[in-house]
Amino acid sequence: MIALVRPISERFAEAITRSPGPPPDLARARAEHAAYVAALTGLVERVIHLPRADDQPDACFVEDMVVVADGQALLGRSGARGRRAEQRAVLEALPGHLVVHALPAGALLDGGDVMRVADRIYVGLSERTNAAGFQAIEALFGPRGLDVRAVRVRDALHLKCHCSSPGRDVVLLTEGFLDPTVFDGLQLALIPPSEAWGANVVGVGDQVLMAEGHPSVRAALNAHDFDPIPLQASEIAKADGSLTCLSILVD
Ligand code: CIR
Repeated sequence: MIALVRPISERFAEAITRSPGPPPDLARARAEHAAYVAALTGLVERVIHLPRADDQPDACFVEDMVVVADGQALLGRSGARGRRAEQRAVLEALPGHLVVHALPAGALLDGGDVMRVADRIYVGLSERTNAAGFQAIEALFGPRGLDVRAVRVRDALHLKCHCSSPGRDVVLLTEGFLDPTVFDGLQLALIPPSEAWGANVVGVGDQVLMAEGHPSVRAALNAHDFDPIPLQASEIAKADGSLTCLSILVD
């Protein structure tokens, strides 16, 4: 497994946010990011560090720029126009074995709306991802044997804001966030809304990075025989970021 990460911009306090309250503190956000990268470095074979982009406040959220699965890389096109310039450095850093695809005109797609679980890919229809974005995922991965399903996202930026898969066929889902029947046949762990932000985790094998302070998430991970690695992510969250957003994982 290879991970791509990008440092926190000098202008991180200007990152797009729907969260009320004070902007993130740059030094603390950088400390959180450094701990995240250190933890990930211990789990993957190689970490590719993209150059810092001080003119791009959201550049650390590399996940949104591309969807990678089964040797394919589909470049996204964010519904947030101001973030599109972040993609060039991501494209240049992608490992050479990936086959790179572009979206058709009119399609919008943020990686934060795409969740792979077992042989399925869920695509959130959100402010950032439209039906044409979903159709592009379906056209690319459907013929490769993956079951691609669309889910409507309300009251959140992205699909993975309040749900994610730590690995295998397990899904952490915040209660009330989505219709749970779309996850038929998978192992669903319901997380209370008070811990919604914690339902976004990053799994590598049985090790799972999680945001600290979410006891139900930790208990669900333990119950499914994963090893939680808690990390502080409260400043990242002030920019509407969670753990998956901070890396691109490539098999
Ligand atoms: C944004 O609004 O685009 C960023 N401030 C947060 C992006 C978070 N990305 C993600 O959940 N994949």
